[in-house]
Amino acid sequence: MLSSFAKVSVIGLGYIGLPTAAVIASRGVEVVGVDVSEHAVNTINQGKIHIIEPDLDMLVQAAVTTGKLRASLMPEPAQAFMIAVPTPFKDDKAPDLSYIRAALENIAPVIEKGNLIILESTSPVGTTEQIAQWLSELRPDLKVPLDPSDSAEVFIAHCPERVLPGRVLQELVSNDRIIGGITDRCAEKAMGLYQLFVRGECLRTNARTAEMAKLTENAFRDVNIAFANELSLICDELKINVWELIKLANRHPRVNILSPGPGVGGHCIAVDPWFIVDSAPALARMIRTAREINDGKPHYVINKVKEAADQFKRPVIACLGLAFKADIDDLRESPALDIAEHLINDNVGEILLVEPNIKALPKHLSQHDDKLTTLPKALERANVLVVLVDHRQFKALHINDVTTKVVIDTRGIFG
Ligand code: SAJ
Repeated sequence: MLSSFAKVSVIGLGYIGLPTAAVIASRGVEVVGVDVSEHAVNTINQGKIHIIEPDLDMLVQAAVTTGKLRASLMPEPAQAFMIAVPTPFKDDKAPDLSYIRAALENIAPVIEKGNLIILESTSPVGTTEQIAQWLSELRPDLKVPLDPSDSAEVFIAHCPERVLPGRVLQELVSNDRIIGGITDRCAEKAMGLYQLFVRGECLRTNARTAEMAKLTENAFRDVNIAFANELSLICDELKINVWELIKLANRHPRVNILSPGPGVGGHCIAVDPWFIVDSAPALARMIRTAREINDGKPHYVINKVKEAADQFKRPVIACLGLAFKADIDDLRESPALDIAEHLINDNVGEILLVEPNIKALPKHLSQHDDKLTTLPKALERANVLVVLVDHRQFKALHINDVTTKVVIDTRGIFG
């Protein structure tokens, strides 16, 4: 392939790294994925996947079979390194950059002059510059793009991932990308890599703006969901159907209210706004409040379920859905799981769990695996139904199927 990127290494083979690696490999580039998990590495090398994402299995299988993609526990030389590792927050909501630091320490010995390092992980403002600083300490023999004369021998850029779980393969190719170089030359080099597989526009900026752009996108969404969630509380109090209200208000040409829910989950929207709050605590007032509103919603739902359960001598409560959103298997930071866990621990009644996308509960809840059941069985037994996720199987229900039950519908599937 006539490109300066004959071989690309992707560090972190999770929900972002693996699809990215497979898509680049499908363009004929040799890709080596590096991960610390032996299970992930072995699974991928058999042409299989360890996560759920539509069509990813076929793409990985094809890429492994043609020899373009392989996984390894050990880093090896490449022209470009793309870091796609988690950036969680610590107990005090400050960002935890330890995975990024560990990834960099891992690849530092194999980095050569002319290499490009891309940070894809969502990161607080200043992290890409921090990578350059760390690299200059780990590899004092290499000139990093920090000095103003820009005589750098390696190139470093932030190109935040923006794909929606469940639509990753389409969005990886079709979304516009923000390419934030520490210097212009870094951005230029990174543009070359993304233009290999992105059909959307690649928009060039500096690393700090790219970092803030990603955080802003998710904070925008969080603030708007918080508005919907706050409306749902107000409507409950005023005895108004919030779903009908939003449908009506959204008929205004300039109004587009999002949907209330049991809270905001996933590893992005519920996390990233805190990075902005941490960087500018006195200024980020609305962003912080939105986080608090969304984080408070599960407690509100739990209290509603407790009130409903109180009407029954032997309440049997079916929680419909545990994933953080519809039609995926991802239970990370899921408000639905959080609510179910609280209901179990608070002995609110007999709890049934329905999650069509998983076979077993996460390890810390495995003693409750016997509570997992099917939708028909839950409908047969429960007197309280709590709709926590709008999975397609639940949306197929009709209100007439549940007339004998108390329904707490946090997703508005019954309108
Ligand atoms: N949610 C609501 N009401 C809504 C929309 C969403 O309660 O109207 C809830 C969902 O149920 C879920 C959470 O918010 O619990 C987040 O779901 P989502 O589908 O809005 O977003 P994610 O977390 O799957 O992916 C987001 C996307 N960001 C934006 O849409 C701005 C995605 O493009 C990012 O790549 C991803 O975060 C990320 O990795 O940062």
